[in-house]
Amino acid sequence: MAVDYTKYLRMEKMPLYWCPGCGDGIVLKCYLEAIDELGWSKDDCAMVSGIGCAARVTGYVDFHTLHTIHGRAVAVAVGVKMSHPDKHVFVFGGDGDIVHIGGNHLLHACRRNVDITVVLINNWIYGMTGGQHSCTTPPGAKASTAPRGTFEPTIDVCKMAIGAGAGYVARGFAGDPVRLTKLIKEGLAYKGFSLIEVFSPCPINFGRRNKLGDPAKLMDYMKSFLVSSAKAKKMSEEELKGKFVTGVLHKDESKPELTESYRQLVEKAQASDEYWAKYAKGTLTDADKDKITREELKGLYPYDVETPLKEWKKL
Ligand SMILES: Cc1ncc(C[n+]2csc(CCOP(=O)(O)OP(=O)(O)O)c2C)c(N)n1
Ligand code: SF4
Repeated sequence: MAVDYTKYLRMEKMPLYWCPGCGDGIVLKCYLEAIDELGWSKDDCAMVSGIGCAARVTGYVDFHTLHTIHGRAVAVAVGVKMSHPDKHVFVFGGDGDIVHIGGNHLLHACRRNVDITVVLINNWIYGMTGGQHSCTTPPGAKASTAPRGTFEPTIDVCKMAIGAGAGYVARGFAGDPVRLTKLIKEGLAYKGFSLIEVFSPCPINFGRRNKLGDPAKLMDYMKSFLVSSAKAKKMSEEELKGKFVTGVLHKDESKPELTESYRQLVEKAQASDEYWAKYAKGTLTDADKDKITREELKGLYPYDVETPLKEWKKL
């Protein structure tokens, strides 16, 4: 059945800010389709964004939303998830916002494997502010800050995220919305940190300056950099130079997730505190001892553990 997108949108905020031919609307559509297929209620969803064209999405979706500051969306989202582990927490934003300015937060969210999903719209440029080059602008491409073409090397965001410890990493393309919806859905359902990087056109501030033609031609140009993971397996390292592989690039179901590890720690710490409080009062029962192992007690007692343990051994 066709998805009723309007139920997920703040229709009073229409029309959208995005230019004709911008990929942001396609990515939003794929994302809402994925949410609809998962059957999540709006009240269980929280979306955080920073600043930029892509980040404007928090004005349009009818979830709990936070439109925060440039580069800090991932840090805010981690805070939301830690305080509301029962909510589905997502970040939407551009390459400038999430990788170039907010890269440090991205790295640490990957490392912690905290259960949030980042949809990174990589349009190779700072779109909102007129087309300054970012850390993903292809070498040689023109930008307002690189009128003769940028000469800096780029970051492969997915490789960086895998290296930093992210549990689920995928790359999709706004020109292939069916596959993109599947990648986003899998990332949303993954229990841990998921990053979906989406190659998506900015015809105004990237395409026009680089004389790449209309939005459809820009899509074709972006596509020429992409190779599916199935095809990539048959290609040599030399052939893959300058290409970006699409599909699920990494998925690790065995990695501990941060809010769950934290919940377990709190539970054990409470049992330990209760144990020692009762120990001090002399009211410890066998049932209390069964709640926590001796090794856990040793690890969690924050002070001088040896004295009480010596006493305990005598019990
Ligand atoms: C601290 C700070 N620095 C700079 C800006 C100006 N600024 C607003 S949006 C933006 C670029 C966003 O680019 P990107 O994240 O790639 O998103 P896009 O607009 O391309 O979707 C910049 C530099 C700001 N708002 N705050
Ligand atoms: S400037 Fe580029 S990224 Fe921003 S809305 Fe227009 S086409 Fe999209």
